[in-house]
Parts: sequence; structure tokens; C-alpha cells
Amino acid sequence: SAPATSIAYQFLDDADVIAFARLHVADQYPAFAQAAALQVEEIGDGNINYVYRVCTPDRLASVIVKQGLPWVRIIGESWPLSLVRVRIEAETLAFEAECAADLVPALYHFDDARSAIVMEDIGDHRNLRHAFIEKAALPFLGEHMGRFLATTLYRSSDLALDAHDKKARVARFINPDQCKITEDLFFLDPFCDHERNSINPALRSDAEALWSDQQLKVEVAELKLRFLSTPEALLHGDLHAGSIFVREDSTKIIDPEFAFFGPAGFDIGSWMAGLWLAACAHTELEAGANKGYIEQLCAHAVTSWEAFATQYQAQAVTSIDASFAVAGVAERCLQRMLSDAIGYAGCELVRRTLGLAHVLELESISEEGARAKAERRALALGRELILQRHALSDMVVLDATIRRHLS
Ligand code: SR1
Ligand code: MG
Repeated sequence: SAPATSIAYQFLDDADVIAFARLHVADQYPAFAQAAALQVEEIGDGNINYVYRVCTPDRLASVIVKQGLPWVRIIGESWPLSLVRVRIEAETLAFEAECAADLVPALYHFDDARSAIVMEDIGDHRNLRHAFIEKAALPFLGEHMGRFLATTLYRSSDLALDAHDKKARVARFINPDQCKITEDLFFLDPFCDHERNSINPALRSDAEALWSDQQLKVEVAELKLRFLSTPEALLHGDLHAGSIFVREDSTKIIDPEFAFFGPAGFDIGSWMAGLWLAACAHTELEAGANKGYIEQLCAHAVTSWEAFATQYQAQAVTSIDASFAVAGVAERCLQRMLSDAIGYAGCELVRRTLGLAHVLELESISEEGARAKAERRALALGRELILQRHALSDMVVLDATIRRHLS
């Protein structure tokens, strides 16, 4: 819906969006310069920003224009949000393109004054949530995600960067409002009776049991402290399935507006939890006939971890810092990243079940009893991952645990 207050930099109307796109991409898209009339549609379905597709009348050429507002779109002016996130998103997209250009939309232009980005239209891809619901076979997804994680998380770490450069980057990617959203929605609300939570009434007693679990709260506090105080690598920061678009042969990761320097395991765990949330949903669909697809989802987690670990290790032995190019250092880093990832995946499973922002894979289960069973499964899996993250720190044991919860 249109914001209550309009702000000077905000696009006034369709013509304004079109003029902005035409001005900034005429070089890359001669068709934009030549076309007498361009078309625009607002296509954003996210929680925070406005997203427009601008295209030629024949739709053969198109770009995406994304504009941020100084508040959360779905909440309104009562939840202010700094516009620094738009610059951070643009700079993160540029960094990710240096790491893995084929896995992100190309950045065409960033306009600080208008808090807007013009980028490649990846409209020939579809959102991974819909692909999961439709049980799409995605043979390259695990490798693509493993490579994205290995390159972005390694090349922004102290193993790869000059010490002064690394600290300058940490400062440049300070993103406090976005981090506060995660600190609250991911680590606080779902573990207490918070008014922002959205809880299926059938799960009320499960939620109350979770809220009284003091051991769990201590583990979540430790994970939150690491999130707050571990500038290990430049994270995407919001790597759920809604931030990933796919074709059978291609993967694009979008929306890094939550980027900041944090613990590498946060991105890895957020990604894996997306697979396991979809798998929980599929356990209750089609009378349990989805075993084959659940297997595929579990396999994506294993494949992506193996691709990540292999590529991380291969890069680590080339570290510019002699302290880190020592045999055994990469293995130690990987061990810690995996146990962090398991803990953060557990939090993501819990917050997508009890917190403010749920996932379509679970929400679209129309039969209430089936949805409650799938959500209960996600909650139980999330709890075990948080509590057992150190004991599960081996992909074989982890995979067996996931499969036990899904059977
Ligand atoms: C108010 S924002 C809610 C959620 O949407 C974003 O994509 C993040 O995941 C955030 O937690
Ligand atoms: Mg987003």
C-alpha cells in the first residue's frame, strides 16, 4: 500500500521511475534510450522496500528499480529504518559479483540521494519458495550455494584481506537498524511471549514449553552474542529461501540489505534452515508421498556444505597471513562455522514457526492439523539443533539427525 507520508526523494509516480531507469541504464540498454514509451509495474512482495520492473513495451528489455523508505514497508512509520541499508545492499551486490558474478543480479546503478538501486532483471528465475512448493529438481542448487558461501565468506575474512582493509570494511558495513531487526525477530521474540509473535493457536502449549526452557535460552543468548560481536566475514545477513531465485540451471541471490560483518555460520545456517523448513512442510503434504523430495532437500544441505568446505579450504591455504596458511587452521575454522551454522539454523526454524515472519512453505498448508504437525516438527528440530550444535558438528551425524526428525 502507498505510504502515508511521501518523502522528497521518493518516486512521485510511474513516469518518475521510468525516467530514473532510462537515465541510468541507457548505456547498457540501448533499447531503453530508443523506446518511446517504457512500462513500469510494482512487483515487490517483500516486507521492507518498493521494487519496480521497468520494461520496453515488447518486454524484451527490462531492469529492476528498488527504492528504500525510512521505515519498514509492511509496518509503517512506527518502525523507522535507516536508509544506509540501500548503500550497503549496493556495495554488497558489487562485492558478491567480484566473488561469484553468475550468482547475483548485476548492479547497474546506485543513487544515494534517491536511496535507489537499478539492477538486472532476473525475471526468468522464480522464487525458491515456490520452486520448493512445486518440488522442482534443482540439480545445481547445492553447488551454487556452497560456492556463493565459500567465496563471499572467505574473501571478506581476515584470512583473505589485509588487516587495515578488513577493519575499514567492517566500519563501512555497520548496519545497526537491520541488525536490530534480526537481534529482535530472530533471537528474542520467538523465545518469549512477545506481542510481535504470530503463533498458530494449536502450537500455543509447544511455544510455552519452549519459553520455559532455560537451557535453550542460554544457548540462544550465546548465539546472539556471537552475532553481535564476531565480525568474521561480510554476511548476506538474510539468506532465507525468499532471497534466492532459481532456474533449473541457474541460481541468483538477491536482497543483501541486511549485510554486515558477522559470524560466517549465520549465513550458512540461515540457508540450510530454509531447506529444512521446506522439508518439514513436505512431510505433511500429499499423504507422506513426498519422501523423494525431502531426500533431495536434505541432499542440497550436504552438497552445499561439501562444496563450501572444499572451496573454503582451497582458498585458506593461499592466505596472505602466514598465521592462517598453516595446516589445520582451515579445518578448525570449518568446525566452528558448522557448529555456529547448526545453532543459527535452529533459531531460524523456531523464528519462522513462532515469530513475526513465517514462510510460505508452511503457511500454504491448507489443512490446519497438517500445518500444526509440520510446524511442531520444525520447532522440535530447531530446539535440538540449538542444544546439540557442538555434538552434531559433523555433516554425517547432522544429516542423520535431520532425517530422523523428518521421518
Ligand atoms: C520486518 S522484517 C521481517 C523479516 O523480513 C526480512 O526479510 C528479514 O528476514 C526480517 O527478519
Ligand atoms: Mg529481503
